[in-house]
Amino acid sequence: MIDLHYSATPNGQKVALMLEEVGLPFRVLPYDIFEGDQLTAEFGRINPNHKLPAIVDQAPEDDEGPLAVFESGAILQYLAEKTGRFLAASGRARSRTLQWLTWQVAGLGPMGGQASHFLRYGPSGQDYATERYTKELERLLQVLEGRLRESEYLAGPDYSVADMAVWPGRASSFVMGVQLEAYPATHRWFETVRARPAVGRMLARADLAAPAKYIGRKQGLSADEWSNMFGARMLAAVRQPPA
Ligand SMILES: N[C@@H](CCC(=O)N[C@@H](CS)C(=O)NCC(=O)O)C(=O)O
Repeated sequence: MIDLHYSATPNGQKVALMLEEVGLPFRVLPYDIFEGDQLTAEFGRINPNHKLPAIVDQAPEDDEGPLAVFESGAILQYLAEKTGRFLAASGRARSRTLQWLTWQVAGLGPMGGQASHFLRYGPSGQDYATERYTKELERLLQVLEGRLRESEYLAGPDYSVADMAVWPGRASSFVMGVQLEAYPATHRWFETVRARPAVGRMLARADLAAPAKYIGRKQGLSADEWSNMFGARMLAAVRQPPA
């Protein structure tokens, strides 16, 4: 059994999708990040970075007790290695998959996240930051389009964890005004992945669905929500007492 510490955002959906793909039994432990559920000391013992998603594998191969894994890219790789699926064991195919997986978690994900932050939550007048991150997001989406023009899936002819890392963010990119139709190869790939039974199962599960307040949310955070996600409470969760 895998415990999925989950918030219904693209990062959480990457892991939910992989769990649906490989068919490992999992239970969803929901976190409301606006309410600050991620800031507890208990969750900090699972993920010292206090972000979702994280998993706890209750039956890891080494038989040494429950194993916590955080960071969506590391979780995808862990589950791929545990099941022997969606990541080649060695060689060029493995390297290509890890390159595109890392490109998502180190590039597209964070840059899209910053663009989303300034477009949706930043106070008005942040033109430099908004332009910087939306331009970088556009650049990365062009890189994605170029790759998918030459290759069926991100890592080559086979669907892999790299596709699972990218797909959920593209599904929600409308909140930033990104029209997938403007990227024909990405659109073709998006629909191919969308047609997979595992994606259908994930999207049909009520316990994985985003609550209404997550969808298309723009500004209007309460002072408490702001503090939990971007302010003093967020910092207090990781601040160390003086030695
Ligand atoms: N690099 C991390 C990013 C995780 C992340 O930023 N998660 C967001 C939800 S998408 C979160 O937990 N936000 C709550 C917060 O920032 O306090 C990963 O890939 O797992």
